[in-house]
Amino acid sequence: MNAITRLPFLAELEEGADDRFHIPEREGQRRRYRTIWISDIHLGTRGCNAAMLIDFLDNVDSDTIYLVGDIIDGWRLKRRFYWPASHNDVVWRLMKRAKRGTRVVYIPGNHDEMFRQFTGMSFGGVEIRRKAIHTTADGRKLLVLHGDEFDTIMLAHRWLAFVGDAAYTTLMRLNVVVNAVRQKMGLPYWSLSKMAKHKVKNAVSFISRFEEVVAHEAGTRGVDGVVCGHIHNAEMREIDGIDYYNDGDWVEGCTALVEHDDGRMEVLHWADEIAKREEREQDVRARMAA
Ligand SMILES: [Mn+2]
Repeated sequence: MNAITRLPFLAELEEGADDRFHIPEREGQRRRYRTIWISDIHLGTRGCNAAMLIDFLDNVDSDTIYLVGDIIDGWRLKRRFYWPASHNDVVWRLMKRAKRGTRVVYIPGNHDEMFRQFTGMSFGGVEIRRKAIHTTADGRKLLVLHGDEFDTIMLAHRWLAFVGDAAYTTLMRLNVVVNAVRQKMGLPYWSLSKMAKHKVKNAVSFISRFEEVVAHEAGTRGVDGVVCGHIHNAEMREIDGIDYYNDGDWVEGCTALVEHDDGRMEVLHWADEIAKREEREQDVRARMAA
């Protein structure tokens, strides 16, 4: 709990600060969605891709946003305090959204389980819940939870053990270095561990088994689908008549799940969205120069 009380945004909230942006919010038009789900941000760790998330938050808006757990990594913070200004910027952006009227629902995960004790309470308009039921525009009921609830069922923790492992941490650091070099060379963002995940057979079978377990469990609870995070693998697919959605992570995948106004769901890969935007901007510049 000590690491948590040292978080600067908590002191600023007590002071009644309005917002304390290090990187100013981008002005202008935003893409609107009915609902946005993001999770596994792991603020307080070096692996967290706060810059990409800030770009995402400054370019989208929604009626509701669900924070599906592992937003702040309390485990890591306890061992080593790490809190750059950009991580504060993410928190303030989320708080500001709640203030502007977006419904913000925060469902703590296993890395931020210290916030679970506040279940049922609201802070600055952010509702803290253990789980939620979301009704889509086309009338489907979706169970929203982090996903660590299934760790006990998933006796083989292979992928998760890997996520908490030194090898994974090294891979994440390497990911940062590789992408810094790629950016200097003008190359787009590239996910090292995404490739690794697809190469490691155990990880792949773990992921599909997790998805099946979660979908099956949702089925027994009488909902049409389920939205979770936890395994850092964005996905949307139907499993035995249940819609399974995973919003991925902001460590390396940089993905969000969104619901359009008609209930249509989509996984956004933000690195791809940035690449598309830059291409459009280049086109405009080229046309203006011609
Ligand atoms: Mn988790």
